[in-house]
Amino acid sequence: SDEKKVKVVFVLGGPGSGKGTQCANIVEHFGFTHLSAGDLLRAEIKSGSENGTMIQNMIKEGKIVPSEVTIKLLQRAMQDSGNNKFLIDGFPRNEENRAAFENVTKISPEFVLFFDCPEEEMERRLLNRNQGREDDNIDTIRKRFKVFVESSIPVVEYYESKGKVKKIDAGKPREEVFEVVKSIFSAIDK
Ligand code: UP5
Ligand code: MG
Repeated sequence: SDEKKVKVVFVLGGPGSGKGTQCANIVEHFGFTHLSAGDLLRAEIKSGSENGTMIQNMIKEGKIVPSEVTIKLLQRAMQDSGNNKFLIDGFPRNEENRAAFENVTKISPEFVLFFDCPEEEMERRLLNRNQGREDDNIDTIRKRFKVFVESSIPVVEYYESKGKVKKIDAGKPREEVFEVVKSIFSAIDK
């Protein structure tokens, strides 16, 4: 079936660890389509959808949006892309996201890229980002860190137990991080 040919890499890491930045690099070199779950949710708010206000409130509080909503957006974006190789950035964020995605799509990831970055560095990056994100204020940033540790790290641990995690030191400069990322994707591209 078509589904069997679909390749998914989950890109996980704390808020500000550099997921979006490195995904843009990967797209340029390796022909993946980048789907940021957070970007899709923010676009859904802007579109004036009936879920918009709920999503906006959850993002402001650093909470995880119900998986039905996120999975629907991801599935639609995958279909619309015409591609079969996806970087799914910032999802799954908790065990329920993970199980629901696998049940609904029957897709399991080729591997999981995990950007491991010290919290002080992530905080510095987010406070300097200046792109008008409503969740880039110190109160929300602290909530995002807490949710990451409590809910998202267990997802990384789950995939670690399956031998699927490629952990990257993401506290380094962009170019150095990409050298490591590139070596991982070059190895699987053969
Ligand atoms: N930067 C990047 N790399 C750098 C480096 N090596 N050295 C120095 N600076 C570096 O980078 C952040 C900033 O750091 C940028 O200014 C960049 O230039 C610089 P970025 O690449 O944007 O990091 P990223 O990891 O993508 O950070 P982001 O803030 O997007 O991560 P989050 O996981 O917090 O945000 P996301 O958009 O995924 O989710 C936002 C919210 O949406 C969540 O809190 C949640 O409420 C909701 N959400 C869900 O509910 N469900 C989902 O499935 C997804 C999101
Ligand atoms: Mg991002």
